[in-house]
Amino acid sequence: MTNEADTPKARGFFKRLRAKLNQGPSWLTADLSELLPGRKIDAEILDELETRLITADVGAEATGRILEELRKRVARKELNDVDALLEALHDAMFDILKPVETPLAIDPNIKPYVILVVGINGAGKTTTIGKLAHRLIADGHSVMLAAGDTFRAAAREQLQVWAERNKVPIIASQGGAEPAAVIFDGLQAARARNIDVLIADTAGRLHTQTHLMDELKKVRRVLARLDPGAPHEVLLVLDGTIGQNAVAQAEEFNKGLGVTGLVITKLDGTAKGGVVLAIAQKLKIPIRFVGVGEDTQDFGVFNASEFVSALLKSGPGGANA
Ligand SMILES: Nc1nc2c(ncn2[C@@H]2O[C@H](COP(=O)(O)OP(=O)(O)OP(=O)(O)O)[C@@H](O)[C@H]2O)c(=O)[nH]1
Ligand SMILES: [Mg+2]
Repeated sequence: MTNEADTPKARGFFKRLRAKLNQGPSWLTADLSELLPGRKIDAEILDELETRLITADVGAEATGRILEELRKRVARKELNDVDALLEALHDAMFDILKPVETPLAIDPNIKPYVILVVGINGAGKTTTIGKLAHRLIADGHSVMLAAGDTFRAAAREQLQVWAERNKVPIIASQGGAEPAAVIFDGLQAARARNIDVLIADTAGRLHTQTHLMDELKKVRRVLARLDPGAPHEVLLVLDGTIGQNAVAQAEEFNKGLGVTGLVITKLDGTAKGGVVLAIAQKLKIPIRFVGVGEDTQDFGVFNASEFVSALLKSGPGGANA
């Protein structure tokens, strides 16, 4: 899945990202030019920008870093008009996001490659698994799903629907089994069937629920009996609409479990999207994918440059589309 920025699929997703991230004028740049005509970039304008960044969930740390860079450049008299300011803003945001632009790479020497999907209730885990399976199959991998959310019967059925839609096998228990047991069975079955990638769903849990975090640690321990390297990816799914809470969640999941990759969903459900910058600045964990809707096409590889462009440009109908 590397080097795909120029494929038609990636270009298609960029368009969707741009349209959905800003359903209207961009929260950041909207009317900034109206605010500015003929004006020099001064402290007042930078303060306005700072307020916008903070209210758009960019977070104190990332906002501070961005403003520091802009203030330096204003002091050097490098930013003479709004275009120069926007370009500098683009660069400062890109510098924060670039280090976390590391796509998920399925190591062909590891078979099955085990992806454990975790996160709080309703973050978009099961939907992400469906979309991810779709992608991996399109990329030529064989995929199996494990229904490790044994908490709700409806969760198993929801995953089953995705398995059918993608025509991939699924391992599920009819009830009573522990998540660790189901996912262990999944790994055994995937091995026996020579499957490339096993994706395991888990029940939503709060990072503060110690017993549920222990349950995930148990999944890890049990998998390690069969393959000491498994899970090869612990993918944390974060809801992009919950602002700074997403940062706190990611920190806790990472402490408890060791998160290797992030998916940020529902970026269509927020007029902001700034939380992605807060997460990147604070956590430095690779952002593998972003989600901008419920459809399989509303899911794409995270690309720092495209993401910043999408943030700073408004979608259809926006002032600077
Ligand atoms: N708008 C939007 N909705 C999404 C996105 N991703 C997931 N959803 C929706 O969010 C809701 C919850 O998604 P699930 O995949 O069931 O979330 P989950 O984390 O598995 O939830 P639990 O298993 O209950 O913890 C569903 O209605 C999804 O369709 C997204 O990127 N954008
Ligand atoms: Mg689920």
